[in-house]
Amino acid sequence: MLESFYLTGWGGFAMMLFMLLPFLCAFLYVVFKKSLVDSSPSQADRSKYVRMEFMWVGFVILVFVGVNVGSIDFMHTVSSAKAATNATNIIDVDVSAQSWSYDISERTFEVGRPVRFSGRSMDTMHGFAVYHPDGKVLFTMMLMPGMTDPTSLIHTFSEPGTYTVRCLEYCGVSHHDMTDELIVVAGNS
Ligand SMILES: [Cu+2]
Repeated sequence: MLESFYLTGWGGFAMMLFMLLPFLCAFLYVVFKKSLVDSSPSQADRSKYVRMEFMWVGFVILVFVGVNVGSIDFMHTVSSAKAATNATNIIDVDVSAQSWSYDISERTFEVGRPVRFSGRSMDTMHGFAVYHPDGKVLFTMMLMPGMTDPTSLIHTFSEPGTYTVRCLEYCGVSHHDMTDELIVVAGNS
């Protein structure tokens, strides 16, 4: 039921507000105490708070690193690549970006068949973002010039349609025109 809420982007906005609420409360509390209750300089002994500050910073670092590391496998690009690791039917596609177009070795794919996009940039920084026909970004790769290995990503398309490719790294005056299309058709199996 909540899926449509989260998929619109409002979910992320609501979550951000929710996480900021404690800070807003602390801010209002401090303003209230120091302006209305007691506006004189604080007499608190700072040394008493040093230990608590270290524990707080340590806790924040632990949570930050823990949540990031723990959620890696839930990222769509990672789970999609893991699911396809043992697949023998991966299609390899070479993407080469040059201001302001793409050279893509294959543009038509089948639903359910994993595709490994390997991208390179021939001149400057470019992006390779694939949009679902309904306008949502499915994934994006950053293509950097001068790399020995290509940037690669495995994606399995689950719906047929015309997918738009856009560059999401600003690369010059015609950056907005740097687009392409991929066609996904229903699979045979
Ligand atoms: Cu660009």
